[in-house]
Amino acid sequence: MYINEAFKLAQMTDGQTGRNPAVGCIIVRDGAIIGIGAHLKEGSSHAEVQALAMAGDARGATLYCTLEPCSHYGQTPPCTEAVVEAGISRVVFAARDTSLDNTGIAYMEAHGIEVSHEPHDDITEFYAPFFQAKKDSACYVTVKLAATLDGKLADDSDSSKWLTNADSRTDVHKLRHTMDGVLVGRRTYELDQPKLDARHVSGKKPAKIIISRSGDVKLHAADIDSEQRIIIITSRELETTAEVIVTDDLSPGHITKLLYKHGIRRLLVEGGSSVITAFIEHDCFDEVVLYYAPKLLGGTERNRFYHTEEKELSALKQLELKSVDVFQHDVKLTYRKGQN
Ligand code: AOF
Ligand code: ZN
Repeated sequence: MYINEAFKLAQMTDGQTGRNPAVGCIIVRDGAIIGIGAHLKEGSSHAEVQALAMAGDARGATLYCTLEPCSHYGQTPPCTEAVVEAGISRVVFAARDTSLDNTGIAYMEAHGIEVSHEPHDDITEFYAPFFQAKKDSACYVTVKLAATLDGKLADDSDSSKWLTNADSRTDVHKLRHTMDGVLVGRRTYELDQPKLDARHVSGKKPAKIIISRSGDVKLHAADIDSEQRIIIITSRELETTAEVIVTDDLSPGHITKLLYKHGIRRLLVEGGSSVITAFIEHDCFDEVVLYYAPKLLGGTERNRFYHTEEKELSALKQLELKSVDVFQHDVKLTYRKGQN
């Protein structure tokens, strides 16, 4: 029960902890909650330390944490030492921190603490993007698109900007809130002038990332000296106020590695159709989120979200359906890449 409450804290702070995972912690003694903590921001104290500070005297208590307490000196000192020092008797955690060479469990046990690892499916899934990105040193990639039922992102004159309804768009902002960066191609950037932020749900502005081989990107006035991080990925040096990542290799796989080095752990790929097609075709995605508007647009192949040479059906990987959400007449389908 307490681990679920700790998980709620982690979920509520998801998207605000930068390169760190969101973590929740609850300390209980004699059936009473005496401390609550969440890791609020990269560089600030960890969930366990916050909860211990609130508890004051935590001797003999049980500490519940969504993630294994860390045993390393990073930007903050090890939680395991704080836990031992506070006299905690028992630690229950849900997910192992596979990103660190952890000796923390043995250290706590050697100090007489009973440590239990109680795996929790939803929490394992919650941390999957964090651990995968760290293991691969590449972004965890979500391709997101909003299309008509016949798969068009816009009409043939590129003019239909809003297809889905307001509730779907608010949901997109929730998705963006969990992201470190949102990526679009130059054409989409220039045509749509997208803000790519999460203003409907929070003030968060994930990095706005524009790919352009030529580098001929005309920044919109709002993006010049903006407080939002603007990154242009291009093949040549540029004079601009944006951050520039210069590379000859603009393939999706390489871009996700470069962006990871620039602090982007979770990446949302938003369009247009060429960028979406490239990421899908190179198998460079972990999840696909499709918002379908109840419209049949027709027209040409232009702006159809996935357009490639014909593929062998038997050679295609099957996606796994993760969730279905309905926003009035719009439908949101979230798939993750299957293991097959
Ligand atoms: C915990 N509790 O609340 C979090 C943990 O640079 P630092 O010191 O902030 O350490 C960051 C690493 O610590 C991060 O990569 C992850 O492995 C772990 N995060 N651990 O015990 C927490 N946020
Ligand atoms: Zn820690």
